[in-house]
Amino acid sequence: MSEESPLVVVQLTPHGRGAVATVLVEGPGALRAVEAHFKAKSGRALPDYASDELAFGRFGSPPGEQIVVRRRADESIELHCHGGYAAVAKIEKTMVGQGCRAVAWRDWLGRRHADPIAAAARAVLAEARTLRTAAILLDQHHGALRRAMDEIEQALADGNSQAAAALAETLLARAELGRRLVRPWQVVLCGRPNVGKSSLINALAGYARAIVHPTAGTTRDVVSVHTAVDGWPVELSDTAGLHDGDDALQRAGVELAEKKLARADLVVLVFDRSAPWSDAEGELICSWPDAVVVHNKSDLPPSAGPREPGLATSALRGEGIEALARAIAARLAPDPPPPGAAVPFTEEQVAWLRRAVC
Ligand SMILES: Nc1nc2c(ncn2[C@@H]2O[C@H](COP(=O)(O)OP(=O)(O)OP(=O)(O)O)[C@@H](O)[C@H]2O)c(=O)[nH]1
Ligand SMILES: [Mg+2]
Repeated sequence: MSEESPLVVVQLTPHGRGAVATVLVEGPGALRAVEAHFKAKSGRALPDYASDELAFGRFGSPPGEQIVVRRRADESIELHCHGGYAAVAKIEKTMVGQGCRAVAWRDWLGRRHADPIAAAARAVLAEARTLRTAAILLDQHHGALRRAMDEIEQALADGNSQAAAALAETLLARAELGRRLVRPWQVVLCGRPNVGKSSLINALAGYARAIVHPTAGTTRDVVSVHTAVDGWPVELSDTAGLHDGDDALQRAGVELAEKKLARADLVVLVFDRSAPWSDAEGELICSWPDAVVVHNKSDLPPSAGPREPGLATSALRGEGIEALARAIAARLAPDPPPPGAAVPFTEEQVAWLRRAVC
């Protein structure tokens, strides 16, 4: 096997167990290399199969792995085998013995795209957690960011640095969102004990992730759940009720909560609308002035007296939950890019745009 062999074997599906794994053999002689180890159940030779016609059979020495072969082109053959390590390893080893060079999928992608932005977008797409973020990355794969960067370069070449800077500024305004396309926002729910934080996180997540109980101080650990809020990837965290108690265990819970809150992108402050508003509640507002404020237990009679403006919810009845999700999304992504818009999604791209602004 030559280091430079243009004939490559690459696993396209993620490593690990799955129903089906896909291995691609690509390069000059791919069809012959696969044919040498494949026996179709139909008895037909692989070259007799039409392009894209599926061939079912066995691969390797008897009894062989059951696989489905798809000939995309003579130089591009897909092998679909049982998911898991053994079948893939056997195919890869056999193909390497046949002169293929084993390459990682990221390297393979990088070589396929002349444009590094398209290659990066394609690689990052595999990590997109929601359809909405995948659609934005697909736009970048299809050239949205490349075209915008070309436009900036053209403006610079024409001596129009103002136009270049304005365009770069527009893109930089989307940089934070671009970073979040694969790294979820951290949204942390906090408040006094027993106000309904765990109930709210369950309502937002759509299932009973956190323990709910009438006893104040039920949640001690930080309990997190990955979900999508209005199509944005979010890690929601439930925390212990904030209070000044002597109990060492509860104190430990509060300390964990405070650490999580310090790293939050957005804090959701939860209050009990049926309980009186006191200085302690006011202090929480002062501590997190940018928080989304929620008054939960709206199904119960409200306590009298003034209170901070906020969203009314009933986690118990599921009321106000959609409005809360919309409020969270609006705070995380206040100005979502229109379809097809250019969005920088790597630090290198952001650094390039910053240089264009100077
Ligand atoms: N009536 C009513 N009760 C609620 C609502 N949300 C939560 N509760 C009740 O309030 C109690 C406390 O709820 P939790 O969700 O455990 O509250 P928490 O803020 O997580 O409490 P700690 O973990 O102890 O800090 C439970 O008995 C819930 O059923 C609501 O919207 N309306
Ligand atoms: Mg709780």
